Parts: sequence; C-alpha cells; structure tokens
Amino acid sequence: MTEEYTKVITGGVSHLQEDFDYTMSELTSLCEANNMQVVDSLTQNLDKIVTATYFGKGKVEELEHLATENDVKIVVINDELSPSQIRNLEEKTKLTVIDRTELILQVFASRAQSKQAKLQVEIAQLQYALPRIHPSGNPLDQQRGGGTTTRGAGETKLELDRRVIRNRITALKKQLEDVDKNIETQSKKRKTNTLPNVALVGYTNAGKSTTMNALLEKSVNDNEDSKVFEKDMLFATLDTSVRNVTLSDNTKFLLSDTVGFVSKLPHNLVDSFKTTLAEAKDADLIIQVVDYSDPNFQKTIDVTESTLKEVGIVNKPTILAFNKTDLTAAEYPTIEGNNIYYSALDGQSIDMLIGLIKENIYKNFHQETFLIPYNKGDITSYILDNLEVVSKEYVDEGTKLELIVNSTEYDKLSDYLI
Ligand SMILES: Nc1nc2c(ncn2[C@@H]2O[C@H](COP(=O)(O)OP(=O)(O)OP(=O)(O)O)[C@@H](O)[C@H]2O)c(=O)[nH]1
Ligand SMILES: [Mg+2]
Repeated sequence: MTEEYTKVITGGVSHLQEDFDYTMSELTSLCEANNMQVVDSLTQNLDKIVTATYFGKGKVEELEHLATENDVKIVVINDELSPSQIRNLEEKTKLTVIDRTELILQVFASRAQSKQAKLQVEIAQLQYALPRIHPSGNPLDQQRGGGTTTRGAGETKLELDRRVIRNRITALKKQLEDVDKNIETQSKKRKTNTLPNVALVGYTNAGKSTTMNALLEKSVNDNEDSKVFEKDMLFATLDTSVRNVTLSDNTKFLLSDTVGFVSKLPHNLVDSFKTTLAEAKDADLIIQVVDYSDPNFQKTIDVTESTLKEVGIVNKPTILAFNKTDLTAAEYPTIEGNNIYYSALDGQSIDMLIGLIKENIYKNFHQETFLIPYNKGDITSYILDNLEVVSKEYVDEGTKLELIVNSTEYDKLSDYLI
C-alpha cells in the first residue's frame, strides 16, 4: 500500500444475516476503491441497531480506543446511518463517520468522467447531504464559499445552506435533463432501424466490459477506438457505451455495456442512473454477466435482479453468463439452456456465447431476403427508411433486399419472402 491511502476502521452491526461477512468484505473493497486502507474492523451482534449511536455503548468506547491505538481518524460504517446517528457517533468517538452510502457516492464521484455521470453523481451527493448538514462544521460551507445568494430576513444559516443546496440540485437536474435529451436523440438516431438490442448488465467487476471487448473483436467492423475501458477495479464503467456489432456471417446487433451494481447501492444513485440504464430497458436481450469465481455469486445475481427491478427492467429474455470460469475447477465453455459457463479471455468461449446470443435474437428477429416488385415502390422506400438492410440488389423482377426484421415486420412482409 502506498502512502496516499488514508487509514480507516470499518464497523458493522450484524443481525446474524447470512450475507453479513460478505457485505463487510465488500465494504473493504469499496474502501480500497476510495484510496482507504482498512487497518481494523469492529463488529457487533445485535437484534436491532442502537437508535442513537448505531453500536452499543461498550462498542462505541472500544471503537474510540481502537482508533487511538491505530492512529486512525475515520470510521466507515457498513449501513446507511441517519443524520443524527452520524452526529452522535462523531461526538462520542471524535472520529469522522462515513456510512456505506457516502462511501459509494465518493467512489462514483472519483470515477465519473462524462458530463452525464458527473451530474448524476453530484445530484445524488447533494441529495444525500441535504438532511445531513448542520450549522457547525458543515463541510459544504467550505466547498461552496460565501455564495451569491442573499440571506432572506429571519432565515437561519442552516435554512440558507439548505436553500442553496436545493437550488443547486434543481439547476443540476435541469442540466442533466438537457444532457439526457441529447443522448436520447443520438440513441433514437441509431434506432431508426430494427437491429436487435443486446445489453450487458451485472455486478461491478464481473467482466462486462471485458466480455464486450471480446465480442467486439469478433466484429468485422471492429477497430481499436470501439474498445471500452476494462480494469480490475470497482465501478470502472459508469457510462453506457453502445456499439454496432457485425459478425462475419452478417449477423448484426447493437451491444451496450452498462454501469455495474453493488449491494446496498444508494437509492438516489440508482435513481440518478436510470437514464444511463435506458439502453438495458430497451434491450431485446439482456446478458447478465456473473463472476462465477466469486463464492458469493448467487448473492450478486440477486442484487443485480433487484436493482434491475428497481429501475423497471423486468421480464426480459436473459442469458446468465457465468464468467471467469477459468478461475474455478468447472469445465468451460459449456451451455445449459440459457446459461453459459465461460471465460471472457477465451476465444472458444466467446464463439459459444455468440451462438447463444444468435439463438436468442433469432427467436424474435429474422434475417431473410425479400423481393419487392418495382410497382411497390412505397414498400421499398418504407424498408429503406426504417429497416436494417444487409444487402440490396436490383434484379429484373424488382428490388432484392436482405433484411434484419423483428417478428411484426417479418409478418407484414412475408408475401415478398423468397
Ligand atoms: N481470470 C479472468 N479475469 C477476467 C475475466 N473476465 C474479466 N476478467 C478481469 O476482471 C476484471 C474486471 O473486468 P471488467 O470487464 O472491467 O469488469 P466490469 O464488469 O466491466 O466492471 P465495472 O465496469 O467495474 O462494473 C479485469 O481485470 C478483467 O481482466 C475472465 O474470464 N477470467
Ligand atoms: Mg466495466
């Protein structure tokens, strides 16, 4: 560990829930993702957290001792705390208390690159801060400086602070709407055709971006610029990337890579990221990438499914893609129904995954050749304007068109099938 890491202690109350240890070790990874080094950890079994201070009295004292011993100034708590719990715990321990929500928000903030992601994260951060600011030692005071707003008659410092934040949230939301609209227009442009839309979703670090890049490598229109960022770190991807894939057999589809999930992802963050996940909402096929080498992979599937539900993505045809099988003793690549056990680093695996994708998209999409007579010019222009044309040839009897169409379009055009 380098010296830029800030030393912290993690803390959590267990209600003896089976995933407690898992969420604690995930908390450590989140700390590391936020340049924090976990030097010790304190846990307590309680039926219910202590309302005022989260931990019981004895544990609070133990925490203070542990911090002094290790020369640590920050404790990171495994749950989201109420504003007064944070305040009480800070007063009693003289430590800075960061809860899981704030930690995740900080990681997202450090990763945000695009204007959209930056706005999404800042809105979520301010919404989190709003009920938590208090007149004394409010960190937002220093950040925002004096501000230009004049204080209204009788308005307390606290009310003023809150008003400034609320106004800022409103302004940022407006900006985000404009950015979203722009992105939506681009995405609509892409969708004037009927190409199948495939979205990669899943837990953070499962290998979504690596899988995307491996699929792009099989694309005949692949170039280095189309590659997405992949790295062994939490939340490497915050923005959705959409690419056009054309396979050597001329199968075409749109492929998107999306933000990863983690357990207890803050609700307002999920809400902010709804538009980023719009590609997954429009998808004809979802590929849920799972890190099969993670002993807790089932939990990551559950979290992904409940997060998708929260943003309204339900009942989609889904491939469960168990990645990183190379790190397990299991045989790969193998397919069982709509499940694939594979490794994104293995070419044969990717070929099998492509087979499964094709099988799924061809349930709803057809790639066929149609012959439209010259006296049906209106149909030909409709096709050229709206559908995905793979090839076009003028022959004696009319226009020969190889198309990718969904089932509805296919039925409409079935008279012209050759
Ligand atoms: N051994 C092994 N490593 C893999 C495999 N697939 C991905 N990885 C590694 O896992 C790490 C995370 O991969 P990413 O593709 O960035 O994961 P992601 O799902 O996009 O993660 P976020 O964008 O952070 O949500 C990288 O270091 C990859 O090299 C695999 O099949 N086997
Ligand atoms: Mg990624």
